[in-house]
Amino acid sequence: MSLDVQKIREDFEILEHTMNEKPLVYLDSAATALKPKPVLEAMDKYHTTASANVHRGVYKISNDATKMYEGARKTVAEFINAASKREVVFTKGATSALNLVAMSYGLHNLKPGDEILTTELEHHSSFLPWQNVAKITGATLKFIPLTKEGRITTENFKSVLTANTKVVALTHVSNVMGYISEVKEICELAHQKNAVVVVDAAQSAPHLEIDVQDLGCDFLALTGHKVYGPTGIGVLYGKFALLNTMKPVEFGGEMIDIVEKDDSTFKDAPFRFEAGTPPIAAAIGLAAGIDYLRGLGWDNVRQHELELRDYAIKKMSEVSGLKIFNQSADIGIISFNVDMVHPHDMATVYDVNGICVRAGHHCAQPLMKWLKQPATLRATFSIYNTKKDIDALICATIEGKETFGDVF
Ligand code: C6P
Repeated sequence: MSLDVQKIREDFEILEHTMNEKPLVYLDSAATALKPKPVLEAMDKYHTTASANVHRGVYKISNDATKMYEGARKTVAEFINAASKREVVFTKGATSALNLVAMSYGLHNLKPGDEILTTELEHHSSFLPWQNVAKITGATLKFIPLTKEGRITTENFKSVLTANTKVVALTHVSNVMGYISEVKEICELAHQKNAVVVVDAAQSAPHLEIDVQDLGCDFLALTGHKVYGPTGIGVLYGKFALLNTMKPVEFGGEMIDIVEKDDSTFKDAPFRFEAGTPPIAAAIGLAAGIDYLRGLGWDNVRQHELELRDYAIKKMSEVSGLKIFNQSADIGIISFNVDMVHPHDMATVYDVNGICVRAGHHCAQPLMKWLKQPATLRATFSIYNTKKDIDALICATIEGKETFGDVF
């Protein structure tokens, strides 16, 4: 069975809109995915039927809200195959999940001489928290060399892994190159040295079935708005035995056990990491996004995205002067530039044609340096995209080449 894309498109009302008087062509789902009706309805249902705080009220609608919020945690636990929902911490997004690990685990467990392994492929949210930890603790930040294509491989990982490696921070899927990293094999090797592995799954979660137990990672971060949920919600998965030894980084309501004037104790994970009123509606929306995605069937989602990727690579390769930086992308992310045309100029041509494509460094400046590009264009394909969207991209690219290419 394949995806019924026309039916899917009906669930995304925004696709009926125009942008600059042109039909909207949304090719920026790696930045944020569009939201289907069931997500909006689930959040609306919470607001209209149980709009109360969670874990606090003894009255019915507060209990209802708690059930919905904790139900969302269960949905996330199932989505990533966590051993228990106690391993699922709700955060503001992938960024705050990755910072949480660095601030709570990293700052308290690393010292001079210890090594943190990461890569030039990382999004800043996966890289900067560890750069900061290295500066504060005196640990050394080391880079796993990328292959010629720009991939993270087990072989290259082995070349930098030592007895001093304490943390490995790496992306599951790169937001620029769309490569899938060999996470499972890397986890196995890292664990032989007693290092913990932190996986940034912000870009893999919308495209691949994630099984944290099979991957064997210690921590994994994802963000709600890329899996068709709302903004303002993310997830930190952590093995309970680790999470429950870690110190909170934010303090406040509902994360405490006993508060005394001179000292306090805190709840078990995940609650010790969820100080204050959590993003209740957003968590409920995230669960609805996950249900929507899972309802489509992973094989169908993958098959559709790969078809679009192949079609786009074929069509783009026919445009002279268009250089693709990741010909062998594993998912529907294509990074490219057009000779003599600045990516931002090209992006404005896309804009007037109703096409949303990201241009810039994609919050991955070390990778831009590695690619020897100040910036790239990036088109990403999702469940609601069609070959017609790609044709529109190609047409606008040719228009942009004619408009700007001649200037030089
Ligand atoms: N990447 C992109 O256009 P937040 O912002 O916390 O929801 O997600 C951060 C993040 C972490 N890791 C990876 C691999 C990501 O791609 C992102 C977000 C968007 O590529 C916005 S910069």
